[in-house]
Amino acid sequence: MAHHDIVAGLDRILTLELVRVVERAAVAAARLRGRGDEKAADQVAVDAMRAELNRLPIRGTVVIGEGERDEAPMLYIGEEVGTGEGPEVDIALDPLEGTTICAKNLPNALAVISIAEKGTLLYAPDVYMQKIAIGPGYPKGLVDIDASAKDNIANLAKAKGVPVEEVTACILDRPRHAKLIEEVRSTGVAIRLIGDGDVAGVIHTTDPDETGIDIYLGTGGAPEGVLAASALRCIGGQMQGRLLLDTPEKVARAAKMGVSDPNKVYTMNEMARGETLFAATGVTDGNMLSGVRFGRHDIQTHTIVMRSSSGTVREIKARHQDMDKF
Ligand code: VTB
Repeated sequence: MAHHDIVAGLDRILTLELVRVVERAAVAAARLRGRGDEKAADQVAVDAMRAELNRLPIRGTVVIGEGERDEAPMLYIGEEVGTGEGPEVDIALDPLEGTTICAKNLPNALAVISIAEKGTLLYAPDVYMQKIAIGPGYPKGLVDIDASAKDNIANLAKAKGVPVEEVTACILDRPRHAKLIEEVRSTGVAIRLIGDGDVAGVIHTTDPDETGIDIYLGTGGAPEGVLAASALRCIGGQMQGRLLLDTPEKVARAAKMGVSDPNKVYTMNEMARGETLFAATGVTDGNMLSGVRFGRHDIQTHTIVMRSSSGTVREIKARHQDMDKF
């Protein structure tokens, strides 16, 4: 077994075990799709994910989670999870990424988790992160967070061999992006404006033929940035992120988590420095994953799971006959 596995061979097993963790969170959240209650949907996803996570043979520490200990009773940053036997690992999770999407029953809500070698994920405070991401197969450094959106898009279109009009950028629909949107539109590029869910937005760049998205641009949550970087590390692609630490309080909070340079641009490999495992199950129907289906006889889930050390990406469609008891 290659020495860089999370722990000799066990990560192969953990990869598949992770599927259960996200499946169960997704099923719980999906029961509350379209009810207009973000909090309730998030809560059931958290409970479900935590219960399943605690069955894994790991000594895990949540490093990206539901929040600081005093604000999140469960899956808070620093919480130890797993059976307490097995490898020491770091865990980044979002039991329901896109609580509002789920509450409104709109596309691309996910249950997501990543396991990484201990001490290798960026410990990101819950602040904004400026992000740029593209999928695999492009020359290194093709896009750059400090270049203009115009230049990045021109470079991408050229490398893809298409006119800019055939490129689609994904951007969170927020007033703070008004200028960015205007600049991107002026290039002729199509924009998919999403209400939430930028982990999915970044991952969608890895398969433009399927998702229709070539590039992700804009500012979203920093924890979501680390989760997305961890996924991209497995599939391939390029990503950069910069924490937006615009107050002394945020700079101090980040410093406490180990961020010494508040202006640093993190590459994908700096946000996820070691080998990672990543899994996501669709809660609502999405561009890559179907949402949970509640059938007459079973519950169906659609999960993507990947492992950076091998680069294997699996999609698992499962039929559950026993999920009702949860
Ligand atoms: C994004 C989005 C998430 O937070 O990261 C967003 O992908 C950023 O914060 O689903 P704002 O909503 O303040 O723009 C989420 O919406 C999760 O809260």
